Parts: sequence; structure tokens; C-alpha cells
Amino acid sequence: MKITGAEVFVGGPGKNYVTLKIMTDQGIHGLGDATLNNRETLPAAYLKDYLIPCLIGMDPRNSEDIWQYFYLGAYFRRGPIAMAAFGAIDMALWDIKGKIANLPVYQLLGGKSRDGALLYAHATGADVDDLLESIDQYVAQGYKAVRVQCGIPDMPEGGYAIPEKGQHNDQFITKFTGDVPKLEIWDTEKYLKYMPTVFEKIRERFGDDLKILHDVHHRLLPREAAAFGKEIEKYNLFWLEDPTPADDQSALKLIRQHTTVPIAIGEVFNSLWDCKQMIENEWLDYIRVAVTYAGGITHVRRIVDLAAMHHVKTGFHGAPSHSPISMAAQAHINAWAPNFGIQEYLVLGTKECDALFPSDHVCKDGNFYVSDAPGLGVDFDEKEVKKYTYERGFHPVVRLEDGTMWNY
Ligand code: KDG
Ligand code: MG
Repeated sequence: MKITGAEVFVGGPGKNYVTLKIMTDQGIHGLGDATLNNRETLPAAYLKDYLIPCLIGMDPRNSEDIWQYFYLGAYFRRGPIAMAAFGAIDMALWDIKGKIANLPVYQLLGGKSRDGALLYAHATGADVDDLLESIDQYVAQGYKAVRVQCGIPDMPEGGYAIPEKGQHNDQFITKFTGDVPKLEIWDTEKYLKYMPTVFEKIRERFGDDLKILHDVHHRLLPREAAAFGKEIEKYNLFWLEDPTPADDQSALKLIRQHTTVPIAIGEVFNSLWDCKQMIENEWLDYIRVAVTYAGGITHVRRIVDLAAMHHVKTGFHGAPSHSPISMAAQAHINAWAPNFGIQEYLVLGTKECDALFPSDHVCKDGNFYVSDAPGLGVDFDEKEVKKYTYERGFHPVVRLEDGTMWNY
């Protein structure tokens, strides 16, 4: 069996999804997702200029050897652009493998460990009233777990991922379009003072059973995060995400020494080497990598296995920046992984997205039910993708009130 060609498409509803299609001489094709939010053209170019020419003639069944060929062959290892490109190839090869075997990918990983995989939604509010309404909406839809982000009074831009007043009805995620990055102003003191009162109101209104998640988005120093974690223990969060910037793995040590609040980290990691130290030291509870820019199923499976040895569960990144292809790849891992924890999920359900990526994966009552179709179980409509053109976007940049640059 040989790879005869591969094509890259950039575009999608509200997102520049980077979709890779690998063709074979047996008429079977595979699909992969190389979307790197706000840098989408880069993995697309890496695939077109450097990887696809090497793929032609390779046996697509040798996904491990192909992964090693590109990873070791790059010389300059890792990095999100390369790992997103390798990840897309890897997903497409697992898709092909499943189609050859006539089995869903989860069967190739070891079969199902569960039926539905627990999902969490994004509730947000410009203020606490909007946030409570937003949570209400997801609880009514059957979600058992909700990430909560709230505007902070007297903070000019309100904090991370905060909509305008009254705009809390959608699964909100910061709008990333524009010719230059949007500026946000951050004030740690105001955040630390206000956020515990928000958790208090959520518990008062929704009781003890709702699983509450919260994303600090890398904004605190280790000592601040340790004190914050200790203070909010009484609200029994499901997790506190990205309390400190992820570059420094040992920052988590201090947090761990002072609080039992569960820690989730890793959406910006692109390899096992970014989280090896924290996993082996058991400084975290949930690993947030994504199959997209952490090298596909082949590499993420290694991270999941290491994590399992250290009581760390999965909580893969699932912001709408991932296309339904990588969300499907994650769903297959989630169905199998003995140490599955939770999955962030925001893309399914929009008409446009379903038209571009038809599938029968199902989100119901706050759970994800993986499709039994062979491979990843997602198609791609090449006519539909022609409706979309690439639109440049940026993540916001953050400054402190005195002008100092800070972490987005
Ligand atoms: O590209 C950045 C977003 O994916 C990120 O800001 C979303 O933090 C995020 C999350 O937890 O989904
Ligand atoms: Mg996050």
C-alpha cells in the first residue's frame, strides 16, 4: 500500500481550520487536523513544502515509523508548528488504518473503557449575574461540568475570555480576528480578591454537585496561585487550569505543597518533554495536551500512558480552534484511556461545522459518544470548504495597568 498524494485545505466557519487529506493507491483516504490557532498558515506551509513531498510512496500503515521519520528527521525538534504538521499526518494515518481494518480507531487503541465521555462547556459572563445565567443554560442542557469565567469589577478589559454584558448566550471564546492583537489589561490583586466570591455565588445557586472548572490562563505567580488554591479549596473545584505560565514545570511544586485544589495544565504543550517532569513528580492532576499540536495520536498516547502511571488523568484541550477531526481523534483516545478525566468540547453542533465535517459522533447530556464508523469517523466536504477564505487573527496581548507586558 502506498501514499499517492496529499492536499492541505485552509478554511472553515469562523476558524481557519487546516485540514490534511492523504490519498492512497487503494482508494482509501485519511483526514488530519493541523490547525494552530492564529498561526494556521504555518503548519499548512510546513506540510506542503517539507512533509508531503516525503510522504509520497510511503506505506501509510507504518504510522510509527513515519512519525519517527519526521520527528527525528526535522533535526530541530518539537515546537507547535512542526508538531501540528506531524499530528495531522499521524491522525490521517490512524484514520486510514481504521478504514483498512474496518474498525473505529478506539478499537485499535484497546477498545472502549466507557460509553459516554464527560464533557465541559464554557460559561462566561461580563459580571456574575450574566455568568450565573450562562451556567443555568448549560445545566438545563444536561451538562454536569462547566468552566466558569467572570468579568472582574474595575478591571478595564474584565479578565480572560470575558464577553460584553448580555453576550453570554453562546459558548464564548475571545474573538481572535483583527489586523493587530487586541490589548487586555490585567490586575492580579483585583482578580484574587473577587474570584472567590464568584465561586461562592455559584455554589449557593447550583449546589455541591455541579463540577466547576476555572481557567486562570497563566496569569499568576506560583506563590499567588498557591495562596489562591488554598483559599478556594472550600468551593471544591473540579480543576484550576493553567494557574501559572506553563514554561516552568517546577512552578507547580510550590502550588502542590500548599493546596489540594486539582491542577490542570498543558494546552500549549507540544511534546512529552514539556510535561515529563511535572507528571513524574505528580504536581498536576489533569494533562491538557491536544492531539493537534502535540504530535497526533501516536505521541499523545505516550503522554497518556506516562500520566496514567502517575495518577494524572486526561483533560484534553478542546477550544473551537481544533477542528472536528482532532476532536474525533481525542474522542477515540477518550473512549479507550483508562485514565480519562474530562473533555472540553465546543465545536459540534454548529450547522456550518457539521456541513463541512459530517460525522455521527454525538454530544448528548454533557457526554460525548464516539462514532463506530471505521477510522476517525469524520468526513470532509471539499465543495463546502470553498465557501471559506483565510482570515488573519491574533491572540490578545496582555499588559498590567502600569504597561508591563503580561501573559495572555
Ligand atoms: O488559542 C488559545 C485558546 O485555545 C485558549 O485561549 C482557550 O484556554 C483556552 C481553553 O481552555 O480552552
Ligand atoms: Mg485554557
